[in-house]
Amino acid sequence: MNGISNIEVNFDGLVGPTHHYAGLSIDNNASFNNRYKLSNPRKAALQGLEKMKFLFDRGFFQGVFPPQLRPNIFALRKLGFSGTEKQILNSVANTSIDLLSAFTSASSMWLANAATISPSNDSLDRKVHFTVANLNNYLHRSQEHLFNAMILKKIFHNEKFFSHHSALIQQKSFSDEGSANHMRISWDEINQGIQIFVYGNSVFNHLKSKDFNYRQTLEASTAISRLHQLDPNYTLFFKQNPFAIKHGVFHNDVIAVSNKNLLFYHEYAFTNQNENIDKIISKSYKLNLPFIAIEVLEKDVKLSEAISSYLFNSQILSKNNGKMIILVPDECYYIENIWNYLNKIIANDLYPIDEIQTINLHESMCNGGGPACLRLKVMLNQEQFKSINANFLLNDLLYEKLKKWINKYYRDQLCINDLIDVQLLTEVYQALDELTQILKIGSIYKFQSI
Ligand code: SUG
Repeated sequence: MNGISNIEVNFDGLVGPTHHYAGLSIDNNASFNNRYKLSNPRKAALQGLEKMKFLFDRGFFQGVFPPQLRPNIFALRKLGFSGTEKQILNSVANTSIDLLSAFTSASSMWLANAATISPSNDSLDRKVHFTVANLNNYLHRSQEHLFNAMILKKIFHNEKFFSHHSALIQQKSFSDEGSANHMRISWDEINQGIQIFVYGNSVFNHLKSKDFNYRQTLEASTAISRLHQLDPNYTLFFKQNPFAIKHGVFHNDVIAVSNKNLLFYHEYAFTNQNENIDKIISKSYKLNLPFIAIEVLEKDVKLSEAISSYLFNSQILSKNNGKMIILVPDECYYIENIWNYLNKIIANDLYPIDEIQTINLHESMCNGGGPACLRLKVMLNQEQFKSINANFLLNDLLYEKLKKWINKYYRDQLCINDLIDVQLLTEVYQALDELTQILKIGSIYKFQSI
């Protein structure tokens, strides 16, 4: 169900057994507002799995990315916490329950933040490039990159096709949040695409503007474009609108989404928005690429509605009939104005989207993670696709096994104080060990090699 030359595969992060609400991301309204509420890890994992199954059933290629070991007991030992696991959990909690939470977060589920990926068409060496995101804005997320790098190398192992770059320097100057701040405009019949890196600010500029409230730096984005050997003629750097960041747009994928030649975005997405869109238009013109822009004006959809519905955190996918489907969170259905707007889009023949589908991701949404946050989009040609490790790809049997596995191991409620319970860690060990057997991917967790 893909274009002529490219295959789109979306890898979704399987929600881990310790999914909980801790308000760890203060710039993220949902995370902050749901701090310490009761979560349902089983429901969260099943909702995520149902999204994968829905897309798989519709003929899209769907991958599964395993969760990380949490509580991150190995990292806690490195910080000087010692003794039995029970003693460690207790002494971390005695220091601060928020500290324990940061080492127990299931945040690796939001796989859009795992890496920035450039398809081989755009790179000088004609390889698919991956740069794992350092995610160094928050303690809970900064622990994700090593595992992400290891799994990406396992899936995309053929060095002839794939080039892997480790996370950028772990310092605010190079803060990187992966593909959540990266878009691409392309057209199947044309090899070259236009890559757009969206950053919050430049570290050298924020001293002047005193605007520290951002996650992605320009310096990180330019470093990635160099590592990926992108053609500067077709690479753009857009600055997020600081007003939007201030009101809770912590990633670009909360306010803009691209698929092929379409860019769907809010009026407050970028600074100098008109000039920036003109840049895409002129580059598209040079490539003979039929660029389509759907700009949603504030008068039609308020920024606050866009954030609460996660309208732009949708997945837009290309169908066999040449049209596109938009997969939006349920929340879009319940906000009348958003739902009406979406219906106007599909009724407009000038736009390629002709179908809306809603999906219930409520558990993830309560932490600020919609459909697009959960997936990492990879564009491959046929040869590259054939070379990937197929054990990570969803099929009917794997879906059934994962569903059973979730129902067997995941709790149906978790509150912040449950994180101290050493029995939760035991359940996690058992669950993750069985997961590697289900996926047939060998030992990937440290505890399996001890
Ligand atoms: O980094 N939430 C994530 C949500 C990530 C969404 N990703 C994209 N937009 N691509 C974040 O803010 C909340 C965790 C907590 O509070 O328990 C959290 O980390």
